[in-house]
Amino acid sequence: MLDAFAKVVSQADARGEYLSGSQLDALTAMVADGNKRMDTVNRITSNSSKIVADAARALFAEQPQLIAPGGNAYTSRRMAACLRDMEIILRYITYAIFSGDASVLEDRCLNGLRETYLALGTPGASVATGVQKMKDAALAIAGDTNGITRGDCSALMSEVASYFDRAASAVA
Ligand code: PEB
Repeated sequence: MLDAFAKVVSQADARGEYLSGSQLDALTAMVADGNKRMDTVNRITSNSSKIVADAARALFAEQPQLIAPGGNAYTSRRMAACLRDMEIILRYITYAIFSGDASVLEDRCLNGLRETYLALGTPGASVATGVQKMKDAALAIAGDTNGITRGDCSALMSEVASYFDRAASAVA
């Protein structure tokens, strides 16, 4: 598991090189903008139940066959497993946002997830749709500029989006 700093160090170490000026600049910028990152994680984390519940509701409204008899989220046991999965994925995404690196998300959540869903008969494409719906909700909450000092969060928001996209394409 790497963060943005450890990633750069391990890449430089593999080549036996010092950190480059551009690497240092990029990490300096990350530190300078650190409060935005923490606020984003805090907003997503403290709204996680709403993000998961709203995304699941929207997914089931769009794909009602999932909750009809024979559907993969039919029975409360499977519904619970589905909501739990979405929550797990969202939690790992917040870790990736916090550390500025996708490795924790990749290694501990996405690695082998497609195969797991194949084995379970869970439609990966539907999980991916659920993840995309969480992305929209999370970006709306994290990027809400009401009542705060406005700043440029565009780079951070596209980074956040990229972790959701990664999770969605890992299972689609
Ligand atoms: C991944 N999900 C399920 C299982 C596992 C995971 C390992 C099998 C064991 C169990 O049921 O608990 N676990 C999960 C995960 C990590 C992990 C992400 C990462 C670290 O350890 N069903 C749907 C929707 C979708 C869904 C499309 C969006 O119709 C999910 C939610 N996952 C779902 C369901 C099951 C499941 C299990 C319904 C139960 C399937 C079954 O038992 O038939």
